[in-house]
Amino acid sequence: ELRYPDRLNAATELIDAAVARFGPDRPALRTPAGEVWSYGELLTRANQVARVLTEDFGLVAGQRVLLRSPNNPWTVAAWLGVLKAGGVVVATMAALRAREVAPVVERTRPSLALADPRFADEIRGLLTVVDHDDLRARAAAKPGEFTAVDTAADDVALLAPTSGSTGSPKITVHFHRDVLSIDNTFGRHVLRLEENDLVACTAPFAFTFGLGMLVVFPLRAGACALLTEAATPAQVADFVQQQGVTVLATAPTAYKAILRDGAEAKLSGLRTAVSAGEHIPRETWQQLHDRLGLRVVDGIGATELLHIFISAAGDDIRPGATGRPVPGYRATVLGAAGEELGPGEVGRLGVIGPVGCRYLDDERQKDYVVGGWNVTGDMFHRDEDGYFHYHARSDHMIVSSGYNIGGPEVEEAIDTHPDVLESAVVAKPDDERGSVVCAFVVLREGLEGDDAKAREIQDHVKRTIAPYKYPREVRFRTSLPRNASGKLQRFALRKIVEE
Ligand code: 3SK
Repeated sequence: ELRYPDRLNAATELIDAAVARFGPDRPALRTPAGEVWSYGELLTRANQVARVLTEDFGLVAGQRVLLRSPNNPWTVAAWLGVLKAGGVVVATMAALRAREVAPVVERTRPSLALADPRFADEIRGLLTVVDHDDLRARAAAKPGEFTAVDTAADDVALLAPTSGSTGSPKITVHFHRDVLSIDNTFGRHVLRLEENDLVACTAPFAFTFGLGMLVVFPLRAGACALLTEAATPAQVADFVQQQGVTVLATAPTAYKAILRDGAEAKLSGLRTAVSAGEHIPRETWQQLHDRLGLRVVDGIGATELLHIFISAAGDDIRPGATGRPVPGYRATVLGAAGEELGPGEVGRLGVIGPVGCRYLDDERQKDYVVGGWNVTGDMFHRDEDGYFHYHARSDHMIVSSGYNIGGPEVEEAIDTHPDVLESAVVAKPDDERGSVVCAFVVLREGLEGDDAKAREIQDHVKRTIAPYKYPREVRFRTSLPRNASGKLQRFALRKIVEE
């Protein structure tokens, strides 16, 4: 059982403690452009951000601060600075459009936003925005010391939205102790970073996979994080080779693309490769093993539980299985009535551990926490030795390249195109991305669907919501399959794309 003192500030435990333990001069953050921040510099800037928030903007403990920026050193300083000031980080992916940020702002009511200048203007109508140029200038005028606000271990530190299958975001709530507990479980027992590691991860901090891999785990281990803004798989392979990355964490899609391009030799300097966000096919795992001797650490996590709860590393890895519950967690497979199933039986995954699902004021909490188990929406079976084997997602979420894409949200975006009458999207299995969004579209009377119209709809979706959610395939229909009461028969569409 993990125990924390009653009074705890996660940012102090991450950065002040790291400076005390590893010294101020070790590199903490690097960028491919050659920028390097030492542990001491990161502490100074986090403190300066905390001063800007409290002294210039009057932030008081418990108030929320929206972060709108890609992975770069100032985003880390902002994240730590908000917590040191006693504030609550509201995380958002930089790729989101204003119309996707608006419901998050409405639900979380942040007092202000810290935003990269590229993302500042489109949210100025929603709340007070301090762009990073302004933040930098203000921070430079502040002393580099700040005594963190005395927070409780179970004060809220982070609000992390996750796109629900219904389209409206669910806001997960995490405490200061939760932030540390992901290191005391997956970080310490499975990942085991070393001081000389250079860690790269393609996930944004707003996806808590990235937060753990690039901020929490490296700072606790005295390691360094390489921060890259959105990178293609080819760029990832180049960064790994050119920058001397020793630990890479990314989705299976990137590994598959690197293998497809024959670029895997660029990964030969890796000590550890982590795959998460979606299931890694056995063939991909095996190829990386055969060609590079890498035993990829697979893992399943959830924003609701903050990070990875089933995984395995080293000799504990069983190819084809995701792994076993990470020390600190228990997992089971549940049947339709909530009963625990035996080995070999497929059912819904249930997990219990130091972090559990807490949604901000949301009815859907009762669907996620059932009989004390966190029911993640994934179908698994457990084998006789306690290894968990993945089958599928149980809801209408489309997992593509590690991104969770809520089907209804994409349908809504398609339906705002003036030529579209109605649409339905399903996951189409895809070798490279796990699955892709396939849209069935009915056009308004008199209009005909062709390749040009499909591209027009795809571009429209990219302009309307985050571009990664766009339907990579568009099929035109004169009507959608419905049952007698008019309910859409999505299973019939799934059958078509799976044939
Ligand atoms: O597997 C995931 O999707 C996940 C979600 C949140 C944090 C970490 C991970 C791996």
